[in-house]
Amino acid sequence: MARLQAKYPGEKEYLQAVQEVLESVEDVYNQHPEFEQAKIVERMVEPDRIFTFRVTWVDDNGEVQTNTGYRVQFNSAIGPYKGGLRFHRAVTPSMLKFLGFEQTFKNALTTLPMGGAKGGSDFDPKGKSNEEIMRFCQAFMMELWQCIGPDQDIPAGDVGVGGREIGYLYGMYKKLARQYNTGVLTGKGGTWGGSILRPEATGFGALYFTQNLLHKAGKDIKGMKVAVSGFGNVAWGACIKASELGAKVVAISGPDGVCEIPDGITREMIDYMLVMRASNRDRVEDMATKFPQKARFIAGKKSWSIPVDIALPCAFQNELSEDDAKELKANGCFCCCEVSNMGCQPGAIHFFQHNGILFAPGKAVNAGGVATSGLEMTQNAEHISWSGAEVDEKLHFIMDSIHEQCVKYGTQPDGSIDYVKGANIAGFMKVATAMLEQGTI
Ligand code: 2IT
Repeated sequence: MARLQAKYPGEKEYLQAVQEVLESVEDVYNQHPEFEQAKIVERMVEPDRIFTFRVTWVDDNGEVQTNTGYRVQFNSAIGPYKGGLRFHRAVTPSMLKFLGFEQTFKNALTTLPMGGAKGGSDFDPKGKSNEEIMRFCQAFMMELWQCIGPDQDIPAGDVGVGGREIGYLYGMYKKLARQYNTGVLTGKGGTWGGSILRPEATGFGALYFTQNLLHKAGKDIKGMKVAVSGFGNVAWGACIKASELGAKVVAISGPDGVCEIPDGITREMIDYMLVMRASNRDRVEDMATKFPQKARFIAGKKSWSIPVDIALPCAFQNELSEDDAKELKANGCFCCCEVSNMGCQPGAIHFFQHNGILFAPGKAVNAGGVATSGLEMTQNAEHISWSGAEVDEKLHFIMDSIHEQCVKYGTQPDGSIDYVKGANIAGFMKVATAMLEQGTI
């Protein structure tokens, strides 16, 4: 860590993600001198390569705009590079390195053969028109297409990149590559190679995992009050499945504040989340404006200020602080399943783990998204599409398996389960073993 801190000063998110994994795997690493000899950790923390490129496009006023695009190809030990694209004003190499690093272990947990990658741009979708989004996606792909391919590197969505953006990206890829290679991107539309349930998969998978964790603890999600953060694709899928399983989602949030929904979110409100996302306004207050009888907007507050049983961070890294964790506990919360990537700050995780609150990390909880991307790749390679029931069954099976891996590697001498250790050790062992077997490259 000291060496990395000196080499990459200021890469806060990247150093945070690496620190968490290294702390978790320290004991097993020291039991494997062959890992040490092959310098597995030193190699694993460095991305295989990073592409950086300028993206120039023209806005609706005819003004030329310049952004920076990236693709971090982190690790290909167990399969081709795989991971989403994030369009957000705060995107930096540090953010994409942390996400690519996490993705490597997450993808290993899915049981599918996928390496880790992440990419994106500091382009800010907020307030942009549909035409501006299209022109940006096309300009971005003019550079990216050279770096990707169905057996090489397969991007998908992440924050700021959903079905619409994947459509524009794919259209441009096809024009440049002159091949109808659907397997080059996942999260596509249903009529042109997309998998049924991919949009729902991250949220659905997170709830399947949460169900397993609660069962293991002798509890049931039925009747529980749930706080979700954000209102994007991941929050949307989580709200659908949580409601379906009989829980009550009483909070969603945005950068502007929280919407408290005392009687629980309705299907109509969940559908409206899609309208809010497509508007690019980035305001959760719009929900309370549309449903004034059901939702109450509280400016400047987070979902963690609402009394609940279960917290599901679904928005952005470090969105839940130690103070938030304390407030959740004081209000009776007993479980936090991290759905966003690194959604909880280290102090919050430490507080949960030392105060009897069940906690599971994003790389296990949210892996259903990329797992279903893996299922989309399989369908594309076979030129077929599966039914929703078939995809859901496979997703459920994968989430069960991820939970089992966490239990296998995370069960402590006192019988409790450390899901952070479990997920990190399971992912690490798979990637480290593959790297060792493939020699010094
Ligand atoms: O963080 C993630 O796992 C994603 N954004 C999904 C990546 C993917 O390739 O589906």
